Amino acid sequence: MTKKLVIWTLDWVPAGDAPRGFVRDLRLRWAAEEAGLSYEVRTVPFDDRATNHLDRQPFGQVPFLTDGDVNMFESGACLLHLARGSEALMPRDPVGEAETLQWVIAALNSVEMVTVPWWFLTITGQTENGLTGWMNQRLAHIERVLAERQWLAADRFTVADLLMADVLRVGLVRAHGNRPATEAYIKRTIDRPAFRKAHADQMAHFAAADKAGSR
Ligand SMILES: N[C@@H](CCC(=O)N[C@@H](CS)C(=O)NCC(=O)O)C(=O)O
Repeated sequence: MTKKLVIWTLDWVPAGDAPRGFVRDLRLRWAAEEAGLSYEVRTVPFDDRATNHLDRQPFGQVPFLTDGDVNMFESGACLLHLARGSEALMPRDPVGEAETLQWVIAALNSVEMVTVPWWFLTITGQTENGLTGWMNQRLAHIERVLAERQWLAADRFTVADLLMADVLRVGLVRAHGNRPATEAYIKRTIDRPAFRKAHADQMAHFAAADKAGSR
């Protein structure tokens, strides 16, 4: 029997520059597209999201994933789960796999762990927030790495690039400072057909919810 892959997200989010186009179900859609996996998207309600699906995502967030008997939350963990099943996302040789894993964790734990709080303080009006120096340092290190290579791991696109590019493409972060190698990296990564499809599908999903008046 074929396992059914289901990506769970919210039924609706507000329109605007964000969050549409940035809700993290996009990471899973994108990975599934890269891997050539068929999948379904299902939803939980935006209203009461903090409590209405705690049995599936203990922080009341999305995305989460069903893959046959496997139920998972945390976009990074879900990506690694998909990558274990697809060479398109992660090389099979031990060195390539180790490089991919380290950069996946770096995207989450060394870059996103500062970009998200920085972004949050910035949109809440604290433009000169205390995280700016720390974030600048992290972004400068990534710029140095990307000035020397096309992809983070194994000399090819991997799930680590999918995640790092998704972390770095956030509008305010991208517009902050001047990092030509990073900008070129984001551009070539989000120019991939799999990203474009995943992005368009997410935008269409929320537009359909507007139309259906589900809010
Ligand atoms: N660490 C989590 C973060 C998930 C997350 O931030 N989800 C956002 C959408 S991208 C969310 O559900 N926001 C709604 C909320 O927190 O109320 C992951 O990567 O899966």
